Amino acid sequence: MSKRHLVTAALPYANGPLHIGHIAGCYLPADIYVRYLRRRKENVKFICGSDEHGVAITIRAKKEGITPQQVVDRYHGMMRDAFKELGIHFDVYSRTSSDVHKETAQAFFLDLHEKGIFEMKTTSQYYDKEAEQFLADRYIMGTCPVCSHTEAYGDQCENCGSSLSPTELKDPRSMLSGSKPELRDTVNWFLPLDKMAPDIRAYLDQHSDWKPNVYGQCKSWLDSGDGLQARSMTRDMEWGVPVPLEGAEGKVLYVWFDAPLGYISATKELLPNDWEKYWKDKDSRLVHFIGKDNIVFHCIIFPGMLMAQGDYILPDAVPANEFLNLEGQKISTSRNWAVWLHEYLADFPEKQDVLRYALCASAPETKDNDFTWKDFQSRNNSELVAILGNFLNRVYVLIQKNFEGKVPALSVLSETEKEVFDSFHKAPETIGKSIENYRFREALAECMVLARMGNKYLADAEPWKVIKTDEAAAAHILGVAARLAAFIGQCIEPFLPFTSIKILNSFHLSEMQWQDLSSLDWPSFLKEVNIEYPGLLFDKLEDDVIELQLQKLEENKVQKRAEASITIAAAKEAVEFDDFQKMDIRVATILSAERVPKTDKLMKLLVDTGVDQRTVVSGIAEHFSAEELIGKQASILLNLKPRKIKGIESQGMLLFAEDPSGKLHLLSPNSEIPAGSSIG
Ligand code: B3M
Ligand code: ZN
Repeated sequence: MSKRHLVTAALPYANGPLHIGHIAGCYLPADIYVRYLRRRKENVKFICGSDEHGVAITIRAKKEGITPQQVVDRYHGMMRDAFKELGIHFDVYSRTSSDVHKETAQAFFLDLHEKGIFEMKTTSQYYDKEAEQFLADRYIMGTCPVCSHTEAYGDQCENCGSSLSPTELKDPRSMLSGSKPELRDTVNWFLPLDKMAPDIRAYLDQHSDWKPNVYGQCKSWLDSGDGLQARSMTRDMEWGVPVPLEGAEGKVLYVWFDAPLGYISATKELLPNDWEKYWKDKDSRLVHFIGKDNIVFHCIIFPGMLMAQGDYILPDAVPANEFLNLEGQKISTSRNWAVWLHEYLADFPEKQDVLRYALCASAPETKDNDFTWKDFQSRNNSELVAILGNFLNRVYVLIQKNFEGKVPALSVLSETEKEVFDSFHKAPETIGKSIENYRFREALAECMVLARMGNKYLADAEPWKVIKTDEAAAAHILGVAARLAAFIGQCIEPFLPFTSIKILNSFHLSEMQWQDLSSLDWPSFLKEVNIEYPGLLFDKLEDDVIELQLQKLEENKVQKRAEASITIAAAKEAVEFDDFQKMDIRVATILSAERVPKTDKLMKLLVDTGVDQRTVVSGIAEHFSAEELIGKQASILLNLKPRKIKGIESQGMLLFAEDPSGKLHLLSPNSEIPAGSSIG
């Protein structure tokens, strides 16, 4: 291993709270990795902080009518506290609005400027005359040139994922005033990534061992269309680190230039006199934990900046995860579709490790993965409670009951016991290898194998029976079991630190150096001490608790939709009266309704139209139950040509109104009238 490790976790934007996607994608794996290195007594520093610049923050401030500084102050504190409460243990949690960061980022920029690295270029950028400012990145919205999504941002379309530049948008509009912006010339400082491409390629070639999702994304960036392009490192904006040059008034550093330098300034804050060793000594190793949307910035642009400067080491590993979805849908801050960390911690104050466990066990390590509350419940009930908690609790209870809570000594080990102890001795290395290869799910699963082995040992040895005839033999069995339990307490620390400390305290132990676990002396590992019973380590999560969380998700979503400004669709083109007259719209009575099998949305209805009885298929199953519909009156477009939907002929179309929350409403007469009455 290297002399020093500098491990960073992506600096989260201080424009909203943290959710489980952030934790699973980056912070939890980073924390496990660092805890493991600390246990090996490696020289490691764990760096993070809030990313407090960028357009998203200024837009939020404007929406709320407060200053950007007020926005970042609020979320910086909130994120710092939530990380701490979850046991994500940084050595420093800094922020990019700090003075030390401003100085560091400006000095770095000036250094590159003096080395003649940047190219100054004049380009046309959108300008909002009403707001009197240029519109960088997310200040501008318009129609995506790739997929025609009308809400694409200046830097990216979230619908199709294309990365864009503002001038590619069709029908651009300013996020500040809503007006149509005009193009104006402006000067910016560009990092000539095009010229640096051969060096960047050579650097990446040395790292073909990176996770395939990371390496693949970098390669496709390098190999795509025109290859690497010079990229502007400055922006015409107020909020950010000012460009430290004369004639650059009103310009700040590009957020993706300043944010990664935040890792350096945070290290400076932590080690004012020693930080350079971690960044410039060839024996130091830099590891960036990030989410997949940050890959090119950490693997291409930031290394490019560091290479251009020349004194710094380059990232040695960038173990990025994919995305975590929630209940089958993309996590979304704007749709409020998320499990917010601070809310989880408030709802489940003593269950930090349950979340750590569930998120690690289904982390999106190689592909996107799904978090569901049902899965969370079963991870808790069938794994933590039934396997790990059960083993520990049986050990505690049996020793309490039969030996007054005192750990029994070992006598002679049987062959089976020797084998079990051997397997335990081997486990720390296996777990360690998985962690070193960033395979945290696998590592955690190994820990659970130990708990399973513990349970099996007890089940086979049956101390509760043996005690009736041979107390010494039972004491020995429980002596073995107690050692297995305490050993598990040692191994789970990187993953489940809160549970680990409870177990270790119960046996009056402290954390051992990881390597020593592989050769510890079993008899002397535990003294014949009185166990401090820690209570149940995990308890069962009942269905109603989980239901409540599911309900909360739905309610949050609906509330958010209702809060969102009601966008009324623009009026359609005028039609002739004769055209309208062609439509035969009637009142119909719904006679029966049933869900179309194997579909989520479709409902098959039999309706009385006054003219006849007919079948209509309608995409409303998510909005109404069959019982709610039967007997109700509705409006029907009678003469729509029949269409086959999922093999059923639909003869006409029921009409609905959609409210701002997305819910559908039947259009019924205000009192019952004969089916077949005309609407017009
Ligand atoms: N704030 C992006 C993000 O949170 C960004 C990471 C910066 S790391 C230097 O997705
Ligand atoms: Zn698109």
